[in-house]
Amino acid sequence: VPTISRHDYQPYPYHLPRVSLEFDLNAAQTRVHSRLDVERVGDENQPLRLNGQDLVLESVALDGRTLSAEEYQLQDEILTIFPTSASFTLQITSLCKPAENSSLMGLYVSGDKLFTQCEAEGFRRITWFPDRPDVMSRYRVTLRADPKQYPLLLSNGNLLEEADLPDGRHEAVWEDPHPKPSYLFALVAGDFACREQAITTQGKRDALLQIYSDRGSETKTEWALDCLVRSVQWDEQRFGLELDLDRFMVVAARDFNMGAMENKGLNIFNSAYVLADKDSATDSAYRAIEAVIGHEYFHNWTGNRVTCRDWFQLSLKEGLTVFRDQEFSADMLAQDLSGAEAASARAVKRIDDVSTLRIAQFPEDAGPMAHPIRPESYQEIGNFYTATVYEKGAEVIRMQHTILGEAGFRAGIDEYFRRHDGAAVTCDDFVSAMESVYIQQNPGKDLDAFRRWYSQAGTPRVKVDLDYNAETRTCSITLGQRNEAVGIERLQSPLLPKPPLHIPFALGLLDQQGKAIPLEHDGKTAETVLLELTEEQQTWVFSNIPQKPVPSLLRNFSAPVIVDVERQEADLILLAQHDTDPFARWEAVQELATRQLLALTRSVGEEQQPEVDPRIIETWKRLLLDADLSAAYKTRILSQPTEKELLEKTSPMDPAAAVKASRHLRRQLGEALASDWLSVYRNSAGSDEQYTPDPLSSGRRSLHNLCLYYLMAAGHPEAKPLAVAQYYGATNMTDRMGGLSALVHFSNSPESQEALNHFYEQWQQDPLVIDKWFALQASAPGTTVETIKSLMLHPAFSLRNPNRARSLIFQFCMNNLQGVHTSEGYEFWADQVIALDQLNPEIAARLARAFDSWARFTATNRDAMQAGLQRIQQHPTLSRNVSEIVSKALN
Ligand code: BAL
Ligand code: ZN
Repeated sequence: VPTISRHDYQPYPYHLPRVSLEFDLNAAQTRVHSRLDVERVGDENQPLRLNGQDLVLESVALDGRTLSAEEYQLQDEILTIFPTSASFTLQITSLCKPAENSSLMGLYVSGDKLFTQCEAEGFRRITWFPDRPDVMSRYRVTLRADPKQYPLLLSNGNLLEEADLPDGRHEAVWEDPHPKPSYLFALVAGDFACREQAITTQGKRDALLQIYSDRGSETKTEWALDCLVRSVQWDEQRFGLELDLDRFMVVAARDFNMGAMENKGLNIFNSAYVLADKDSATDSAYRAIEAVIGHEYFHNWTGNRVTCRDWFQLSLKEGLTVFRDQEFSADMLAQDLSGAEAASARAVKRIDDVSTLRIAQFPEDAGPMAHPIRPESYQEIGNFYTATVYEKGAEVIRMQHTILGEAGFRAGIDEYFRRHDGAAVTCDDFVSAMESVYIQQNPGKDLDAFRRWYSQAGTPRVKVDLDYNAETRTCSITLGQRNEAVGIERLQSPLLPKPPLHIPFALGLLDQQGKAIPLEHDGKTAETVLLELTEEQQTWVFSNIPQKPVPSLLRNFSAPVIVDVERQEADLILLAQHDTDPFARWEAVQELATRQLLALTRSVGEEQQPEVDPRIIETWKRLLLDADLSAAYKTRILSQPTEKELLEKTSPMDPAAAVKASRHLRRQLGEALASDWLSVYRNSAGSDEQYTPDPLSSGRRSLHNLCLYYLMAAGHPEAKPLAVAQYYGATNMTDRMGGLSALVHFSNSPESQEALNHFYEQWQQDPLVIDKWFALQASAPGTTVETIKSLMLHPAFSLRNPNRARSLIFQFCMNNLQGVHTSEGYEFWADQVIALDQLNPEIAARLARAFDSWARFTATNRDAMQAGLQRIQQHPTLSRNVSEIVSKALN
């Protein structure tokens, strides 16, 4: 399989200003006529190369003359034409087969509808085309189909005309006024319900926002439309970016590989990120819909108006757009709040995002797939829609925001659009726009060291040393950074030291009573200072420090690094009580719990597990009863690190020990504070008033469910009856799922089975709810490979539907540590990767990554995982996607 390198980029030698596509839509076989206006921009004699995959070529005509098979070349999914003039028209007719397309890339069937997915390289499954993001064209699209089966025909841009055709079909003609790359093309055909709202933009333009969904589910699109309206307003207010279309459509699809896709003016969504009502969606589903609707809408500028020159630049649009959706969500949580309350609300979002980063991205950055946010090479670009490109990419944008400040960042964004609107550009172009502001703020400095975040993989470690001098009342803080070679870097240049990065490090100092000490820095006095670490090691000295301080480090997680510091438990306890930075406060509690958990993993073989440190229990109790903390924040700070996070910190990685230690701490916390959990549970019970997914009431529900979880973990006599009552009496899905998961996770009892049966009976018509039903069982502690295999025989299970495969198989393989880390578990995993790969390589490749970290496990686990990877590798018909993953893992 060839490897594509970033340094080999060459501009495309032709410009395609206009593309006209005509579709004769049919599930079994769709005929596509394309007409391309082509202008040469490169050297003479350059052939025109077009990509095509799984297409039947019917005819090629150059300037109206049909070419014979000798006049073009068709080889290795490339159609090569040899034009003789600088400007010409190419007409191609080809066939594709949507019903046979289980990859869900290109044009495919979902239920009785047709959808497309073109990013990254799906357009080549629709028609022959230079399928690369730097070829931008204006599209005119004609869709023809049977009106009974496909009454609605949608594509990008504006609807020019609709007509009934003499042969009984109908047609719709769409034109997109904005030049776009092929990956943003979309079409949808089928019968849909629509919910819409007319809006007027900041610049007084009228536009129509529409959400399309299966008939019958239009009752569940109110929230998505509301999120879309708020997204439009937020982008105007925070970034001055206005909707540039007359209509903006979102369509929900049941079968979808990703979360959603930002096709110009016609976003296609996984229905999980569109549909919600109080009876079927949890509070977290509501928040996820808000984030994804925001994300795709924000792409309209960051991704579509300014797009990527090549796929190595993917983080240009993804990192930036994730940062934007994170800020949107945080602003929505903090709406109507101010001061410490607003900070705490924003911190809840930050905590959730950092947890995701640590669970998904840190391991990636330490494993065989480690890559910089701008990768240097790939075999299959589909494998690089990663936590690194997205989540670490967002952190890299966030650091630029932190360094420049809100106003500086906004000035940088304005400059970025001023320079590049309408173009396909690079990550470096983005940093240069930001740098133009940085230079004004810091004459004589630049972002050279910062740019290295784009080319270095791995999570940097920052060592902190504090030295206090009581005589001079000064405190010096020394930061040192270490950037070790990871993944492929290790093979290439293991000894080469990686140069230092520009790391913004936010710091505060507390006195021994927990009061913030004002710090003088850069001519200002503040409670939090931003230290810009750009060398291997730097020291900062703070004066007027009355006593030895307790440092509050990496406030608000100002950089995606690991902090190495020696700290006493007492300091962490002080921070847990007093830190005014809500993120760092949460972090201190996590660190306390992690230390305890690691101690427990070390004593896992002993007859009796040690008692939990009473100071931890005391800290938990104070936080639980602290009247000043919001319920949402309390839920985060009182949740212990997940089994997966703990597993990452064991060395060698020992799943059995991680599971045992986690459960032990959970039970002890449950038992020791049982009466408090119970009283908070009772006080946080919901009333029967109207459900809304607002931050306050959803925070209350999350704390309520957390209390139940600890009570169940403790085996409290009242817990199970409470869970049963909560499950059956619930008036919304958050409470219902809280009750059901408490039963399923903690008691393998007749009550839990009855509730599961009841749930299925109630919700069997709702695929998204049945996904939850599968997922809950897949993650339950007693679940084994046998359980999963029998659930796969359930009539509601299908490997072809990505959401269903994710809810059962991914959930088990990736999150059920107890169930999957067995020899049968690894065998099952390998079987499923192979089976999925025959249907859907993108999805299979994601599952193939479940055991990227195999080499870091204890010997027994390691050998069995390796055997599984080898078995996959030896399979005779492996996709490029899976092949790249397993060969890197085994390297
Ligand atoms: N561009 C792929 C889906 C997303 O990140 O929005
Ligand atoms: Zn995106």
